[in-house]
Amino acid sequence: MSGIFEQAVRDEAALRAALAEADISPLLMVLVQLTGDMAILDEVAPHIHGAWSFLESVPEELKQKVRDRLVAVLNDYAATGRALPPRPPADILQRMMSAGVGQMVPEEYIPLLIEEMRFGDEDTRSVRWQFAPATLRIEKFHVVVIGAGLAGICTGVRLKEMGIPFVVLEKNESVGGTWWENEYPGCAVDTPNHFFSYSFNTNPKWTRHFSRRDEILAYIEATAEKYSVGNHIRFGVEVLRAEFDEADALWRVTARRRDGGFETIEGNAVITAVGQLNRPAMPPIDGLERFRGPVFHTACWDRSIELKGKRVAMIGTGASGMQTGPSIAPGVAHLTVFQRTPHWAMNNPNYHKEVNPGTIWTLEYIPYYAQWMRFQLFWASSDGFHASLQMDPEWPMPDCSLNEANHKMRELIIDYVRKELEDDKELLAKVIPSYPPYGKRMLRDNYWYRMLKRPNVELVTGRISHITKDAIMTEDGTSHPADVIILATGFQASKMLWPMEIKGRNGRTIRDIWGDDDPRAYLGITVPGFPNLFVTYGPNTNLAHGGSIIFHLECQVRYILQALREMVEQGYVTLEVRPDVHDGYNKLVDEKCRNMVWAHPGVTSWYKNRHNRVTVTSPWRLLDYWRLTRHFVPEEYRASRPGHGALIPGQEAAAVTSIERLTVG
Ligand code: NA7
Repeated sequence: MSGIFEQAVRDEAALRAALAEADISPLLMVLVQLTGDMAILDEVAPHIHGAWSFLESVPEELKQKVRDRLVAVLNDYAATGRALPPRPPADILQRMMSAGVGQMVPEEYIPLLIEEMRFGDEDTRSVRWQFAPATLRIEKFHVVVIGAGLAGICTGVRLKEMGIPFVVLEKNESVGGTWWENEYPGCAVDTPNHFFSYSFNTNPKWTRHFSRRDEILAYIEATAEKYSVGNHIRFGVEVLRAEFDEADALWRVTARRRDGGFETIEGNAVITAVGQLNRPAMPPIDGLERFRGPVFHTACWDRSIELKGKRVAMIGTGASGMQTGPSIAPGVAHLTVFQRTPHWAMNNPNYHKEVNPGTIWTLEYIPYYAQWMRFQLFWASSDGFHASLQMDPEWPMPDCSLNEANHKMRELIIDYVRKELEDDKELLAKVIPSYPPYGKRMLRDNYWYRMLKRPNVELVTGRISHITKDAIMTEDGTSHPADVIILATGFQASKMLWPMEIKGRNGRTIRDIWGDDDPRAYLGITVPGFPNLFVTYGPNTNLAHGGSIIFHLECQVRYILQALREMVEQGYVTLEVRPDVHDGYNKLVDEKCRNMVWAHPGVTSWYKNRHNRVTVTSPWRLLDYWRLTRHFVPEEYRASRPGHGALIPGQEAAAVTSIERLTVG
């Protein structure tokens, strides 16, 4: 470690310049961690008012004091070569965290945060064998992973760590999944990037706080390469079917290769990693096929079409439209935006910012800075809004908000939008949703409102009636001429695992169980009747109150790897969630969702199916889901060994433990 300090202090001018650009809250935490000095923590803490870096008012002389002390401490570490102090105990960490984000961080979060931050070399999310691998015949166990996006790569990294043989089947020509497919202008992440990254492979070099698609794709590629997952992936292989052979306790996966040929691959277990935002939703608008110009979906961007100087019509104003519109508006002759329902969009001052060079340097060379920055962003963008998304039955304005905090947010956003629209009342009335904030996915303002003020942009809120060969017609009879139509109309999220046919026990398919759009799974991962099948980013696991989907994926992958460990170590050939455990869990999920903003009667969104059931979104706090998935509980499953019927490990009576896990931590 002294090498890092030497590197940090080699050029003191560079060090000071970097620290001057870095964020004061994580710098303060580094200083406290290296010195144990709580007095400086107490001195600075009152000037930090929130977790985002822009929410501090620390006086410059106090900042300078922190930096000077840090330079001295780093020099001392470099000179003496002494070891880093051990991770502070939980109570000190809690004090530090609370000071660092300007609010009390409850004790219950500390174990999760320690894991998420990863202070030392230990990776507590990697699953280790409990018995000696040599005795386990791991090499006879084979896993088929479907999809090489964020989930598939994470799964591959963890399978590789355990030495479990696997293949990843990917329909595209490269890794990345939805990040590979979506290359529309302005495509970017709207979760802060230093948190939207694998905990086992953080990236100090992000150039933006919210990176663009190419940088994220490069990161996914680099992860696959670094962990040698790439040579397990077969590209251009699209899975059409997976069928469970009960006699052999094997999944047979049928796939179509890019050469048009078909093949069947066998696996003891199948892990789906196909995401929810995978199959574009094409709007059933009358006449769309008659339009003479190019028509394409944001997820299938046609690079060959030059938009410059064209009259472009964009249908849809969700996350993809919000990023596409302002990115193309300056170059097109005219942009007509068709908004069916307005979305809420928040402002974040970091959204358009590049990470300054000092911060990148500090992330790389100053010990613990990356961990504290990750903590800060976790706190800023995770469970903070969860409570405000619950409906208060006493709230007097239930149509437009849910409770006091939710209403306050509504007013703050309206205030912001009003300013952005320069008090244009007509536009304001069009873009402010009637439903409560967070009802649909909360967007980040990508200069959307400024775009609407452009002379070459028109926002149409009338319903589309049909499309002619050269125009979009609205119900009021207006013709909106267009040369190109862009469909920013989202994905078929509730139709999970579609169009694959997944056949479990007794020849029943997943569609027989789920119907078209009514998926349910235990923890979003396992389904009764489908032994040895594990779903990542499955039913009710999308995050809509905050958080990073990568955090959820890591929770799921750890859980799945523990389940596979159980199979290998116990010699099970099947492992299948108990129906009562699955049903009990889903009853609870439904109850929780019913009281949350997504179920609000004034909201339609891709979070719900056509029967208004919330199928996509998780009602849990990140902390809850982390606890639920932290330990695989064998008693919640039925298992079998070769030659035996189904057996239940442990005591069935004591099995419904998942809900208890929410409170025991
Ligand atoms: P979204 O958020 O589902 O948005 C789709 C948009 O398209 C939304 O504004 C829809 O209006 C609109 N839409 C869909 N069908 C139609 C028809 N038939 N007519 C008019 N307008 C229509 O998809 P995105 O791709 O933007 O984002 C999906 C997620 O991807 C996003 O949340 C990120 O996590 C990444 P509506 O609101 O339904 O009235």
